[in-house]
Amino acid sequence: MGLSSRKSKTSSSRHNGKGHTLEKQLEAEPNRPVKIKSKSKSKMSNKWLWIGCLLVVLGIGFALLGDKIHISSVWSGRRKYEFDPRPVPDFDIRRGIERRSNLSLEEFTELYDAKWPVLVTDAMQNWAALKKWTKQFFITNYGAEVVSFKGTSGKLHQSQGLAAPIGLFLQHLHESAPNQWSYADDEVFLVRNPELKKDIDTPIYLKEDFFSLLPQDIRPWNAMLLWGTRYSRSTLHIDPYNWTGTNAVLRGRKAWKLFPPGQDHLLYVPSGRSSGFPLDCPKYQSQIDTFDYDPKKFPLFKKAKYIEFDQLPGEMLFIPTGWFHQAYNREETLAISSQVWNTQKLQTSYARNR
Ligand SMILES: O=C(O)CCC(=O)C(=O)O
Repeated sequence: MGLSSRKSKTSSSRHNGKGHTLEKQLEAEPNRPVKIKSKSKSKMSNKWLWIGCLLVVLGIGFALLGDKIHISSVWSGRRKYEFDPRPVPDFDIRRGIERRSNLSLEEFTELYDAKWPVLVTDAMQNWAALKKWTKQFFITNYGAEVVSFKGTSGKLHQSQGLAAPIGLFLQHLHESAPNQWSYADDEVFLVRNPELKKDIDTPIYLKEDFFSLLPQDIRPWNAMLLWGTRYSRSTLHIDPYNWTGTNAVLRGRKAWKLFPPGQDHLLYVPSGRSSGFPLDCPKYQSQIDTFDYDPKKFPLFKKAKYIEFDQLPGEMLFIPTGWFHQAYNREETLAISSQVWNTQKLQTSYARNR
């Protein structure tokens, strides 16, 4: 080892107070290499060890304090469900409703499923029901079958649950006024008359459905018959279990208002109510009728942001999980609603609750 290199080592070792001794040794025996004890080196290692420990402790602290424990997958039975956490989207209602046809499953999943509502204009093309399900068809073939409906001679919140033979109900369907309407919303009509299900079909977008994993007796009925007079309407609500909902209009015209998540405080939703569904499912129902709304009673509602549009026969609406929605039948309107729980719904709910 040359002297210059020995010198430089010596000078660097001054920082740890050993330079003095080494210099003396060098002066005494200039041609003999001097071994620099590794003590200073181990001190350096210790320093990095401490810094490393500190970083680990800080990392754990931040993870815990920031409540960011991350679960990326869950096993259920022998199936593994992967979660792909994503930021909660920024809802910009200027995007409005989009009408799509030839929509691939990949595009549906990427752009809409559990994220943004969409009207698909060719999802019902093969439904025999589009032509077959006339008023006369039901009066002739199912006239005596009982249908449940709600009716009011006043406001939405004054409506009552009723039941009548569907033949009778349909014979009076043309009788309505802004404050006098009736609306069949029967979850079991198609269950009791299962041959009718052959006239409708499940589009590719709804093939994955975790409800099918539940025991039959706690699984929600699928395919609700919705047949209303002009002026009839639903409440403003989120569907039970926060499912992804669909609504397929066969006849008539439906007006919609859809509210992106995060606005419950503006929508006057009483808390602590149960939907009546099993599995402890809360009821998410607003007191507001957005189509006949009293600004004095519900002043905060004017701040709520929503998209509104009309849905026409042959169009299927997909309502994302967690969106409050209300429908209003501008004419006598026949529709079928249904629902799924799928990967996108679970991922979105998971991301929102992180
Ligand atoms: O078409 C309607 O009246 C709305 C139905 C609805 O919101 C639902 O099925 O969740």
